[in-house]
Amino acid sequence: MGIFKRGLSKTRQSFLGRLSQLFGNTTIDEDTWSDIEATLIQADLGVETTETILEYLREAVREEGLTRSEQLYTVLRESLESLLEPPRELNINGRPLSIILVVGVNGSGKTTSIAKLAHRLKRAGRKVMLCAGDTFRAAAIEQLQKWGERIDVPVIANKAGSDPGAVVFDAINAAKSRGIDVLIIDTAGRLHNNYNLMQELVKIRSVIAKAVPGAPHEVLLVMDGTTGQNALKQGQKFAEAANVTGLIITKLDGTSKGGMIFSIHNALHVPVQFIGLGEGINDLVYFNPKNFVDSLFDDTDE
Ligand SMILES: Nc1nc2c(ncn2[C@@H]2O[C@H](COP(=O)(O)OP(=O)(O)O)[C@@H](O)[C@H]2O)c(=O)[nH]1
Ligand SMILES: [Mg+2]
Repeated sequence: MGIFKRGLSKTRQSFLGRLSQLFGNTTIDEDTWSDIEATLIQADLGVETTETILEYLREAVREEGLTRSEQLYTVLRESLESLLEPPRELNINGRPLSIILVVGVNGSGKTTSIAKLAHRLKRAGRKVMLCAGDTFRAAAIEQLQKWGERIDVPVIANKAGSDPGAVVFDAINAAKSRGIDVLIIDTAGRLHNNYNLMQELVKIRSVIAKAVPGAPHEVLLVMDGTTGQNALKQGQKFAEAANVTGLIITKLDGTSKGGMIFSIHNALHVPVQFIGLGEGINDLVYFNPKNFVDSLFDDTDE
């Protein structure tokens, strides 16, 4: 079984379990529509996305003259796939230095995802450096340093409580002088004061843009996939304040709420670049809409 399929098994069990019961050998009638609607909403697709899918299905029924509910199965897969866009190549080939800023609320999986991404880029032959821009807690700095040691990637850090703009500035200088290709910047994500958090991100962005014109080249928003629809509002705030270019949806291995990917994509209009399917260093994979939808439906065991 591939990592995609294994990682998404909880979502598949709940989502598919309910959906497949809907597509029996029956005539399409009002019950079919209300069952599909209820199931998609329960599967965390959200009201708006569910409406979009229902409209797609109804159109197919009209245009192709479908009458049996089992005929809707393929159309549903098609419509789910059409809601997602494939990830872009990351924009990290700039010279002399490319900068990835990583944002998101506390506990969403930023630091872990940064380590996974750094490992991935290093394996691809890039010279990577990390910056401990979450200066709020000492533990956050140590966590990044530990990952840096494990994957053998340098980490630039400052004392807890220091100005995040200053450590970002230092890291950019260090990266330039050491010929680094990609600098990945961790940030704080405390929620108790949204205004300050967003202001801090704006400040960090301006430090980055002054030091390297055109940077940050990527702003990746990390979202906890287990929070389902609740993640949406937070995501929108970050997307507004930080000019997010891509999403990382984490912890999909531990949740049945994988359907939230559809509504997040629909609400933020930002591509999902990676998904997190575990705590290990290799458990961050490029998002692939077709594989994603396939693994939601495919309940064979290989
Ligand atoms: N199961 C699982 N756990 C994850 C994943 N990504 C992160 N975590 C865990 O989530 C917790 C918070 O992650 P962390 O990177 O510290 O979040 P941060 O506060 O945003 O930096 C840690 O225990 C991670 O191991 C994932 O894809 N799957
Ligand atoms: Mg962290």
